[in-house]
Amino acid sequence: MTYDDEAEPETSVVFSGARGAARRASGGQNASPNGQVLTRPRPEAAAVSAQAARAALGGLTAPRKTLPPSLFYDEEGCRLFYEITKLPEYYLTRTEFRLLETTAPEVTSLLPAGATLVEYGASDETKAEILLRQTNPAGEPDGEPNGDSVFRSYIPIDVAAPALRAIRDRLADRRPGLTVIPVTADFMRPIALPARRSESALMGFFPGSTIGNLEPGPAVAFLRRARLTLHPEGWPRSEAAHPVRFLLGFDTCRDPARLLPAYDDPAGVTARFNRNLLARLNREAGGTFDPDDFAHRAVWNEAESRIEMHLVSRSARTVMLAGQKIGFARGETIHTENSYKYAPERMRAMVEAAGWSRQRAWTDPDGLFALWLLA
Ligand code: AVJ
Repeated sequence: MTYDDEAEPETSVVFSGARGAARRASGGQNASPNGQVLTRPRPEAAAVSAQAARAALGGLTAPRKTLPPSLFYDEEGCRLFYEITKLPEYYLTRTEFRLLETTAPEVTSLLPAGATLVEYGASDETKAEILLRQTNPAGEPDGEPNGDSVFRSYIPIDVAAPALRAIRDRLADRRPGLTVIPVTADFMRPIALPARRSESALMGFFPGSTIGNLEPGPAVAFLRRARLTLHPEGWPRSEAAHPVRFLLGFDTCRDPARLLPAYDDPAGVTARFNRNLLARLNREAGGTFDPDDFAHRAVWNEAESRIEMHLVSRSARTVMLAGQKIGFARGETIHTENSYKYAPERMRAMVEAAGWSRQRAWTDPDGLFALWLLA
């Protein structure tokens, strides 16, 4: 494997103790009123890591203030994001679930039985499970450990080890035949997949429009790195018999009339989600922010094709963070998130620049969301 980063892969592998593992009966699914299963809040470590605190400080002392969106997802942030996914204005999550439900049989019909699913940024397994429960009608019902399911193994990758343990425990209960191999890692860094035996195919999975949070350059670098990870040394033994695929979900809606309410909802949930960043820095990094003194603002940046979220200081003030003074002018903003929305032609150029080719493409009836199968 070649990596564009000199550092060692930051990977730890926890093998699934499928039988003896503590079973958690509490992992009930969260269902929306229309029966769609939505994403679940993830547990998170208690403190901002030193590295994250440094990143926050760096962003807040730059001439144009920023905070990394990865800081959104502490326990409260995960709870608020889950609330966002249920808002009528936030169409993304439910659109993707519906699209996955309708396309999963076709996606998996293109794979041989005995495949491995590798999910990047797996905060929970609800989207993966739509794929994991698919059986291949053409495949032989041949006593595979996961019944005649297409997937025999699942490798969820995430930075949050507790979330991965919860995934493993829930799946041990629900899908005892499935081998689950959690990998605790930051998917923006090189990842070495654990050695596996006898899988028939590999499919990467990057749902949730997460790619929209990356800048376009790093997004291409991520896709290229994922391609190298999924084609390790000696693979493919034979491309026809051992295909490698990648299922990518991304948001294609570029209509501000629909996007702005999705990112600035009338109930104010997204505003609370945004301000929770400051509350979190107060709780975990010695911050003295008054979150209510910052207004939530969502902006459609047409030239960059992205929704931006900002926190706007309502007054001139000085705030402390980790022992440092940070000055705000009245009306000064902290840029907290970009959510890129890609026209299909642009995403096509990006995946091709990363070495993939588009094998199949699906979209919902309103053309809001896309699922692409890359080869
Ligand atoms: C989880 C990154 C897909 O960008 O739509 C929701 C996060 N931010 N509302 C998105 C988010 C504001 C979300 N993603």
